[in-house]
Amino acid sequence: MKRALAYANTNIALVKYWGKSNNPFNIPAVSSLSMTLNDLGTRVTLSQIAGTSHEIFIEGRPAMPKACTRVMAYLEQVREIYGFFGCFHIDSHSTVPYAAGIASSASFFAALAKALDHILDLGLSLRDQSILARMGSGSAARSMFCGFSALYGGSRHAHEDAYASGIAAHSELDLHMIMAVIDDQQKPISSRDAMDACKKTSPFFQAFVDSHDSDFTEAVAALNDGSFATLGAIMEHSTLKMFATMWSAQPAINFWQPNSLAVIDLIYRLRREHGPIAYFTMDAGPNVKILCRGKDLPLIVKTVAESKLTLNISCFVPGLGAHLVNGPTHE
Ligand code: 2P0
Repeated sequence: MKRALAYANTNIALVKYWGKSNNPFNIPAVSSLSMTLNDLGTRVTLSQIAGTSHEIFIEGRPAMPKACTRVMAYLEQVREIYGFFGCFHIDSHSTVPYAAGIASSASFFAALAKALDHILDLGLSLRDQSILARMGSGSAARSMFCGFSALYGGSRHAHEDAYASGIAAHSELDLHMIMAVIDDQQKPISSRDAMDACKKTSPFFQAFVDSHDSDFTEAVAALNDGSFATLGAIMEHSTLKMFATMWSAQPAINFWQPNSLAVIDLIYRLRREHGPIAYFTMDAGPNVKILCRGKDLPLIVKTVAESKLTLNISCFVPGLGAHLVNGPTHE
């Protein structure tokens, strides 16, 4: 029986993916741009087993029913497309706080796709591996790449066109991401359910989609040519438009906590006092991620730490893409 071990880091979107254009294949409604983080991710061990159903373990325990159903459905979709036989035992260990809006599904499905490509001898290109990962979770496609990556989406994108690719960053940008954790408990609604609700009920959802292409194109250009302030401003704009769709959903969806806004206020204050040195983004949770350059990192970390608004603070640089880990490949 074969075994594969793979590791993937999580990623944080600089231009947000929110909503789907095609559900069976999980094609995003918009393109997105992200930074893969170093040393915050998920290690997946995938083993072929003789049983009649898949076994899914997260942190050494059987997965909860909702996660189990989602992973089983993914494996069956992969089976339909790639035609494999048999079942798998999946063992997943993560350093990402589970379901706290820090994209744990991104690193899980990226590592799983990497392991599946290996164990099934698919020999997929990195681009096709990103499609395999996207079927599990949109943001996972971006974690296949190191540094910065884009996932292409939109209503004109078919299954084979909705892939991720690496994006070059200007050599002098020296980008860092500070994660200001406000709360690491499980979120009240999953990203998937939240984005579906926004698409169905928010009058602002279509405006988010319609205004998205220019954000994406301009952010990629800013990353390429080293325009930090432009990239940061677009990131904040994309983030706030995404939350506008949540607050205007029926019923409304709110992930923010008072300290989320207080950290954002700190960032505005830092910009008033020191110029364009820090920009925020948030995901489906209350935690605030701060984009900055290496030279400004100490001041920003000190300011956030002294505010006592956070449970903890960690700092990241662009990290590796999903990769196989050495270990026994047969048992
Ligand atoms: C992103 N998020 O671009 C956006 C911003 C959260 C907010 O991608 O349904 O777990 O698995 O494709 O990737 C989180 O959603 O959603 C996400 P699925 P996913 O990072």
